[in-house]
Amino acid sequence: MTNSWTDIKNTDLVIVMGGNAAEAHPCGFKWVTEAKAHRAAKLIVVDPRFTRTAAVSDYYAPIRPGTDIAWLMGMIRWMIENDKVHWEYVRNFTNAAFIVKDEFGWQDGLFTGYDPATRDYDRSSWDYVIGEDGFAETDPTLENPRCVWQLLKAHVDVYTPEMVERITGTPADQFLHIAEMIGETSAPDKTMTSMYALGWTQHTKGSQNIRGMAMLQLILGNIGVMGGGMNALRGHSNIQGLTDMGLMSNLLTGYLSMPTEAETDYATYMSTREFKPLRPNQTSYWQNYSKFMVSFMKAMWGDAAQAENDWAYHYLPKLDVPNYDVLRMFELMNQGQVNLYFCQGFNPLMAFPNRAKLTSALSKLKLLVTIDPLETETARFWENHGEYNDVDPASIQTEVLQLPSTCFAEDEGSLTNSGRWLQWHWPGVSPPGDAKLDTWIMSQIFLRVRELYRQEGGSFPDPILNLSWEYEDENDPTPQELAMEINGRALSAVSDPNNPGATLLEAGQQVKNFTELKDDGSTMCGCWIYSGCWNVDGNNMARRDNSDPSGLGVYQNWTWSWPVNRRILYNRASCDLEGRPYDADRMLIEWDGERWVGNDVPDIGVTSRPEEVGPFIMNPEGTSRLFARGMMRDGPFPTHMEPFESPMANVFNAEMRGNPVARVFESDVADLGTSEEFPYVGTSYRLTEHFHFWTKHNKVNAALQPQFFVEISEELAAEKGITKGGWVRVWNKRASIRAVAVVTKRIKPLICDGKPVHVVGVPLHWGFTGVAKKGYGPNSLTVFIGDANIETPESKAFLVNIEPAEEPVA
Ligand SMILES: Nc1nc2c(c(=O)[nH]1)N[C@H]1C(S)=C(S)[C@@H](COP(=O)(O)OP(=O)(O)OC[C@H]3O[C@@H](n4cnc5c(=O)[nH]c(N)nc54)[C@H](O)[C@@H]3O)O[C@H]1N2
Ligand SMILES: Nc1nc2c(c(=O)[nH]1)N[C@H]1C(S)=C(S)[C@@H](COP(=O)(O)OP(=O)(O)OC[C@H]3O[C@@H](n4cnc5c(=O)[nH]c(N)nc54)[C@H](O)[C@@H]3O)O[C@H]1N2
Ligand SMILES: [Mo]
Repeated sequence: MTNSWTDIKNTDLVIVMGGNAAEAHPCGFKWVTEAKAHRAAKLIVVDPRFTRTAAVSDYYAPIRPGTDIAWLMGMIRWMIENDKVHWEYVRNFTNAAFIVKDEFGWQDGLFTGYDPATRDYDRSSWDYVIGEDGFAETDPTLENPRCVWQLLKAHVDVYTPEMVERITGTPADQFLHIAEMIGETSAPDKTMTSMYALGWTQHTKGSQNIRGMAMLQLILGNIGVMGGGMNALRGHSNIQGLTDMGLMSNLLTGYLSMPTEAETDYATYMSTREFKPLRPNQTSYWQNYSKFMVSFMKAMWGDAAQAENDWAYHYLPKLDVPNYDVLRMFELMNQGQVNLYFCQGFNPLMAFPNRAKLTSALSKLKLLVTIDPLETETARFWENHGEYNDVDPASIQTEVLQLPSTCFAEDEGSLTNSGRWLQWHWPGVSPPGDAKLDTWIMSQIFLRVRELYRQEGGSFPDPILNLSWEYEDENDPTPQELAMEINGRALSAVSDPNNPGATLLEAGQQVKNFTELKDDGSTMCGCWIYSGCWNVDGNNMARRDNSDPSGLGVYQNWTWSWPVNRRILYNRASCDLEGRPYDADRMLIEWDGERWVGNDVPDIGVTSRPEEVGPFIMNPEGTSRLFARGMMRDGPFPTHMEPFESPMANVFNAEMRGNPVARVFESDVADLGTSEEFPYVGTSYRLTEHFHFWTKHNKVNAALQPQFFVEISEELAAEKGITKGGWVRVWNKRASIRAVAVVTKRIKPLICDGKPVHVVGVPLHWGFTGVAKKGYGPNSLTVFIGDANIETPESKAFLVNIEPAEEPVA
């Protein structure tokens, strides 16, 4: 989230599109209720289904799964056409004025530089014109035909309301009604918040869906202000923490990036991470990259990391492909290239696409180790369940070890919520039976592996033997010790740059925050963005002061949020060029003539002059990006792409299937079906009464939602002779499953390209372990293809067929 949960109460308009917050985030959704009750805020929901969020909305519109880009580009077009633009914001705080290279263009659904042989783009033309002074050229009048603003106008021109209706199935009159509502928030003192989750991410162009809304929000001036922002509603309680702490295969902690094979030494690695400002006076905060990176390597390897050995840079693994996401890992496993798989807190057999492929992949392992409080389907993948599942347990060699772990309610530590708040928690109960803390289990594995390296050597033992492991009990690092290591400390005395001769930090002292980190080896820090969470003031994550002096839901002293306790990112953008808040009633910060003061930690230097330094300090431009230079693999603007399995061809290019640079493996292409065989659009989602695959182990939840079902419209039921509560078979090339049919008015056929499109809704939660009835969920049916940028599987749009069926034999 750019903003926070509590800030949602400050909004004028909520759009829930690509999520279903009332059901999947019922606690957080109360802040929408607050905004409606106290500010008369309005709620818009755009979803293929009339959800429980839609039930309390002011306006609902349906949409065909996987078509949000067309909708959002159409919305941007309408804003421009109707002058619903926050001009001052667009001119000063976005890259609208930047001039783009002449070579850049778009045609037939593709940007310049596409190579079908590699299924990838040469992105060199997707860049600014750089002048002789080394700065990007701009045209503040926004009239130059090669400036971002003019290119954007041309790019969205094709997305008329009629085109939006043709692609998305949202009737043009409903689309226009929503446009009027959204357009009002272009006023400097009006704002909209975007709340989204998987309805946007789980597509092969998921990242571009989100960019589409981010661009709309920028044009309206709704980023960096109270009640605005792009608010990703995270899933598991610590999924924000997962990406922050570098659990993505292409990331280290704090969004530092993993080195690649070509970056053989530290100087080469740093050469592409210099982040020289692209405009005069800009902060370009990543210029501090080496301080965070060296401090990270010092945290990893302590004394073994020295200037002479590039801070042990050669210990870091180097990527030979862009990343090792879950899809790639299972693909390699299925090719027989993986022997051992540690599966910790993850149930991929239920959660990832194409169960048959996953089963086959797991069958090729030598050893599968699960670390989980529950017995998962993944741990029992070799069992045969369901009449359409033909696993032969006798032919499977994989040995499975299940290590029982504790769960969040039984351990101590911090969880990072969607709003970037690190909240400390304490155990509620003692772990049952043999269950052990994850940290204890991982320590045991590490200590034993290290011992083996000590005794037997190995091809490259150094990173393991030299790993810094300075805990009082090496068997059991405490959450306090780990949190302090993540915050960082001085390893030797650090002198004060502002006060010659004085000492800033004594050796061993916790750093205040990342501004004190150095790249000379005198500091260490496990995760720079978390630096400040446990400093000289102690454990800031355990703060529980719920006072809120401004009354605006800032809660500055409740727990701690990254970075540096800032609650709303890009908050500089809430003020004009003189530093005056656009909305005095929702003042975040303001310029008092000498410094920034107010209700939040300013996002730029406290004394940086408002007319000089731009709010988007992480970008070398100092501005936000309507044109995404060098960061998106599939285009600098979002362009409409169909799902890989779709009821209609791409209107711009009938030959183009899905996202042309999506994560696709050759072997999965044969498993794709067409709309002739499989005419209906499948989509998947969660229910309030269950949490993924855990709660089916609980009798109360199992009774609340006892049975796997699919949802279809009354029209489709009539067409197919399906009765309410009757059994159906749902199938495609990858699987065939049976479920009870829920026939509902909540799903209606859509008209796309002049033809009716029926949606089949498949909820997520049933499997074959636990106390609930068996059921096989959507992931027997989903496609094993992922987003081009982040590799999230396309779980929200696939094709199926459906017919009445007999009840399956148990
Ligand atoms: N009770 C409960 N709460 C949960 C969870 C749970 O299992 N149970 N899981 C948690 C986790 S890990 C996560 S990630 C979050 C997920 O939170 P959400 O993303 O809100 O949850 P989903 O039910 O997957 O909802 C996605 C919604 O998107 C709609 N949708 C599908 N395709 C499209 C599309 O192409 N465009 C648009 N506009 N909408 C589309 C679906 O109809 C559905 O209503 O929920 C979290 N909260
Ligand atoms: N078709 C389709 N597929 C989807 C989705 C969808 O909407 N549609 N949603 C996707 C999303 S967003 C998600 S997040 C995934 C969810 O997929 P998973 O994350 O695989 O599902 P969970 O059941 O939450 O599995 C987490 C496991 O962690 C265990 N666990 C809990 N606490 C601890 C702990 O402290 N330590 C350890 N070691 N284990 C613990 C639980 O017992 C559980 O078995 O599913 C994805 N798959
Ligand atoms: Mo999730």
